[in-house]
Amino acid sequence: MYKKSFNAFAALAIGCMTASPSFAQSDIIKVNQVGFAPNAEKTATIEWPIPNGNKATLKQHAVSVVIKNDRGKQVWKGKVYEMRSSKVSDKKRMLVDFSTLTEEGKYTITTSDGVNKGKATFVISSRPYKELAAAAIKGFYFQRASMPIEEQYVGKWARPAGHLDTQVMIHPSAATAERPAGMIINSPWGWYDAGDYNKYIVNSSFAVGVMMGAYEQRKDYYRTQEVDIPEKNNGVPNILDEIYYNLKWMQTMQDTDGGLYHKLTTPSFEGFVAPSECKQQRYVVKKTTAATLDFAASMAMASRVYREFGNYFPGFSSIAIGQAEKAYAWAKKNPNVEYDQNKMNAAYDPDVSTGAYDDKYFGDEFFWAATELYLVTGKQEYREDAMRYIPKESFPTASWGNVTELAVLEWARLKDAKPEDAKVAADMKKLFFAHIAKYSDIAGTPFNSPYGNDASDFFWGCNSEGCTWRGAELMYAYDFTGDASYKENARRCMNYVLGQNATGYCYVTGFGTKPSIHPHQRLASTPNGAYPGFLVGGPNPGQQDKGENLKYTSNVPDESYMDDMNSYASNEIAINWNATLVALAGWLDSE
Ligand code: 9MR
Ligand code: 9MR
Repeated sequence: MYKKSFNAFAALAIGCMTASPSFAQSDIIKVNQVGFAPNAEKTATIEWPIPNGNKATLKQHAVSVVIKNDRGKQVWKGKVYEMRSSKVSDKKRMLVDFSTLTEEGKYTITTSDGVNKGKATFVISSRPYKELAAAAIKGFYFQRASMPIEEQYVGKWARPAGHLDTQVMIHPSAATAERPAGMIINSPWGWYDAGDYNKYIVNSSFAVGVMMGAYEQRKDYYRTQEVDIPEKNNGVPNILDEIYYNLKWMQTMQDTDGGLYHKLTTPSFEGFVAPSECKQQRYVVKKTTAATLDFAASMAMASRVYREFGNYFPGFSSIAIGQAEKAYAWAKKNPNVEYDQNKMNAAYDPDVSTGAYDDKYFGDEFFWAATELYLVTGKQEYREDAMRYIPKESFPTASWGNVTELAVLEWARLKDAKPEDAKVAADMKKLFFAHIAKYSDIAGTPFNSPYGNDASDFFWGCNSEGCTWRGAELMYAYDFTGDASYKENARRCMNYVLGQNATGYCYVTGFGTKPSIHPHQRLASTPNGAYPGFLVGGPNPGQQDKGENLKYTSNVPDESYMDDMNSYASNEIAINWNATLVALAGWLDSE
């Protein structure tokens, strides 16, 4: 286990020898701390802690690398010369490639030359991501509202039920004649969004959309995957059981006129207390176009995905598509209702200061919803709408605020389509490959990854929206083409979040030798600490949380990360972010 005190001493010792920046021995070598598949490429990054201006030649400082197995036997040896410069900082690093090592086992890698003296451990295993893939889904179980989380499933992290959400109040911003302000409705279940306890339709829709998409690409894998959740023996893929817990909640968020409440929330964020201690009144607030369309899209998708499990979820598919169509009709009548929290607070009480998930442009939500509705119902009116919003030249990377890519992927993976749809599918596939083209060139990158080579790769939530989602995109590309280089690049994205990165953290709680241990997550603020399987947001030079009892130790884009509970801008966890980890880990594990 990584220890701060040890590092401080080690850094001092190295510092005395060389007057170099402070690197502990354990921070010199950056490597995937969870595992490599035997046949996968395997590399590690070696920090080059020589201050700028040092003119030492590479030859003089070539680094020797030795790898030993867990019986202490040397199994690999090499020298590294090639220097790789960061494109986001002034750091220089070296890369060592030990892919020729293929035998399963536990290994220690050491570098032994002067300033680069370092040590790390890694694993080669036939299924390095089996536990990770299951844990990433299990994390959603841990986020469940309205039910006790039982010891049998989570051990010491067990907790009583909180947020039953059977007494949720209609906020004045959401009042209608039928449901006046102050009226009480029932809106239980679902997942807590993130480090906070609120439930947001926009982000929920995105999270379930990403996971159902991954499921549909690899149904056979998910049929046999085991996740230890209460419904695990009901004959349904466990990932779908877990998603269903959130879908059930989402269904309760539709008003009688078809519109969707934007969120279910307390007026202000709760403190860092257990769910069962929370006492603030919860509200459903303002219906919005984005929430309504995201719901329509993900419910239509769910009606397709769950149809074959009709025995277990009787009536769900037809109810879901009915709700989706009703939502879409509301959005057609209300095509421009933004969530503007300030405006809402100016007009209604109580004021609401929780997450906004605000969006001002709805063309992408129309595209996603119309696409899903067309694919399920075959109705031309939806197809016409989808074509109105279809991207022509390019589209932005998928995120909660822009869902175009989710619809692009739906078209791109269409099988046995009518000729006019096959034409759209081909166009979308072309756009998709243009979108990911820039992720193929990793030549000279210090972390040997298609992610992390541009300052714009680092922002709030980038570990997911940048890195693991990129890996998932590359796996879609692999599924479309069978070209193994896409899979290799997807693995490289995984290597990055699991430790081969500038901070050397494994950005998933409970995994690796230096995991994030203090996530911004109310459920983690107990003596038991962080529950395993959560991807944290990641380095974010925006540092929107500085000042909140928090001082960043670096402003460099790829190092602007604090494993500190107060750091919601770099160290929060969230369902949309974990969804992409679920997708990538499952995909790679299925290989
Ligand atoms: O805990 C909140 C987190 O879920 C949000 O992402 C974040 C930004 O909206 O806000 C967090 O709450 C903080 C609030 O914004 C400012 N005061 C401290 C709160 C807890 O750290
Ligand atoms: O993921 C969201 C990120 O893209 C935004 O920049 C950020 C600030 O608005 O909010 C993030 O979402 C938070 C949400 O508002 C409240 N729950 C926690 C989410 C993750 O930080």
